[in-house]
Amino acid sequence: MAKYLPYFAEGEVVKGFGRGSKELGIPTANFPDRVVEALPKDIPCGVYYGWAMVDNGPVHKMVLSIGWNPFYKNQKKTMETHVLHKFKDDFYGSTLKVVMLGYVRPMENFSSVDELIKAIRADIAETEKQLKLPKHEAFKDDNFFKTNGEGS
Ligand code: ADP
Ligand code: RBF
Ligand code: MG
Repeated sequence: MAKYLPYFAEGEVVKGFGRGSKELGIPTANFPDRVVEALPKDIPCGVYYGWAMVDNGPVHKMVLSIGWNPFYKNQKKTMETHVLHKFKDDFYGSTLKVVMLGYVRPMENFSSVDELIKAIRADIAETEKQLKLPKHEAFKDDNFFKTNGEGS
């Protein structure tokens, strides 16, 4: 998947399926279908790390999952970003910008929520480690996070 990275995406934060990521302590900001459909057709599903920005706020670390949704009979791919920052409020409707820099692992089928949480904790640890590398840290200051989507 290295050939697809870095991958830049931008879109408004929409409602997901409310399957309780927030209750797990891992809220995920969902991108709209348009952004998911714009992904390279054969980019692997799985977990990616990189940087994220909500509206014109600070740039934070993020982990993102791309996967098929059983809820929609696996017809619907979702792209969900967990920002590694504690926000005071929800930010539905805000503009989310992300740059995906690396791949962590494929999507897995876990038999319990505990296992899923454990795996995501490990994803976050890997993300923290990877983003310290100068080649990845550099993207925090990328022009993508400084200009408006319309190129103004
Ligand atoms: P949904 O199913 O609607 O996506 P979630 O339980 O995944 O619901 O919660 C996602 C929402 O939580 C986001 O859209 C955002 O408004 C809010 N949120 C708060 N903190 C974070 C965070 N650190 N990362 C991602 N989303 C967050
Ligand atoms: N769900 C899975 O079924 N398998 C996974 O391997 C998986 N990995 C995830 C990794 C990250 C970093 C995040 C944020 C979520 C992951 N999810 C996974 C959960 C799934 O994409 C989604 O967030 C929940 O189903 C709630 O919408
Ligand atoms: Mg979500």
